[in-house]
Amino acid sequence: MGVRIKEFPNAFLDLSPQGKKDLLRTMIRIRSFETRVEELFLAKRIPGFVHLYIGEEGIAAGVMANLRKNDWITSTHRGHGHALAKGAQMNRMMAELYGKRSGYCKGKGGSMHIADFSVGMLGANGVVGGGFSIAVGAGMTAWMKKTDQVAVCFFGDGASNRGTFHEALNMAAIWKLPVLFVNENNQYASTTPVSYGVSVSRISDRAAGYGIDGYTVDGNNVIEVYNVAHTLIGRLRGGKGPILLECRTYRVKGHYVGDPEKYRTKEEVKKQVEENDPIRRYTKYLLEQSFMKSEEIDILWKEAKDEVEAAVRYAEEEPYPAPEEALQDLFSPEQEVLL
Ligand SMILES: Cc1ncc(C[n+]2csc(CCOP(=O)(O)OP(=O)(O)O)c2C)c(N)n1
Ligand SMILES: [Mg+2]
Repeated sequence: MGVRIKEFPNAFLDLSPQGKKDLLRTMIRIRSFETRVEELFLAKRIPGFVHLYIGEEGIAAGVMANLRKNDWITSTHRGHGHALAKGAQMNRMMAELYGKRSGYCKGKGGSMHIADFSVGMLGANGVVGGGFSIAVGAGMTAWMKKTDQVAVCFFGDGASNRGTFHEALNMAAIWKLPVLFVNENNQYASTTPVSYGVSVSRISDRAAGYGIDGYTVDGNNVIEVYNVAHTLIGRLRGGKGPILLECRTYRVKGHYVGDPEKYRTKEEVKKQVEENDPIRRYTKYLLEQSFMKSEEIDILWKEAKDEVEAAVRYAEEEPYPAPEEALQDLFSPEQEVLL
């Protein structure tokens, strides 16, 4: 891994002590949220479907640390980590997962439809590959308004096989739109291993088909993700056109909570957790380099736990939407609807 990585100066060394700590905080907040959501789903407190981002936190943390509040992201069905890292409110996210009225979609969208336009989070998406064209639209907005905003489109290895991938990369390339396409190659699309389902060994090689640059990084190394995203997002703001960044990672949990996981062995998962967990790896690095003390790291875990528990209490106590609200908000207000 680390293809063509030598091109990148080590911007991480310039990251402030607070910046280094914030990367860990973001990953810990996501992990704590996800771990609790899994428990709540299994306890039947959360309805619907839940796809967990556990093990992939280094990507959201490393990329988002380089974005401004008014930059945009599009997310996937596995989107809690992206939303949290971009600044969405944890209590409103939890309320949405519970189906409560104070959730981001008034409780009608659930896990796969969390959006918060006020922080540039344009939406998770139940449609695999559904975020590509939205991100291109956001990139077009920056281009037409002549701002230096950027759009980041997160998508999976499976999504890179969809037709929307081709349409979006081509259009972004011909108009040199400021879109970073961040592929989260977590080795599986549902039950299908990437080695079977994807025609190339490096998804970043697909960039060549659009005449744009493509890179592959170790997505479980938050420092590498941060460094490379730092350089690439800087290039986007300079108007040089879209870039494809593949981040290699591993989906530690099943495709969805409750997945029987017949397509892989427990040993494979155990090995990945032991050797490749992004939080473990970064914690080790911070301690070894004396950037943080273990007591400070303990505090981050405690703060995240408290924040998650406060969000759970909030979600538990909020009301469900009333049945007569079911058909509200289905169409934009300008739309005239003939029923
Ligand atoms: C258009 C479309 N096709 C199929 C599905 C069913 N589906 C949901 S997630 C998924 C696999 C996606 O794999 P990948 O893009 O690698 O994302 P990951 O789940 O690994 O994060 C599929 C096939 C869907 N939601 N939308
Ligand atoms: Mg995948």
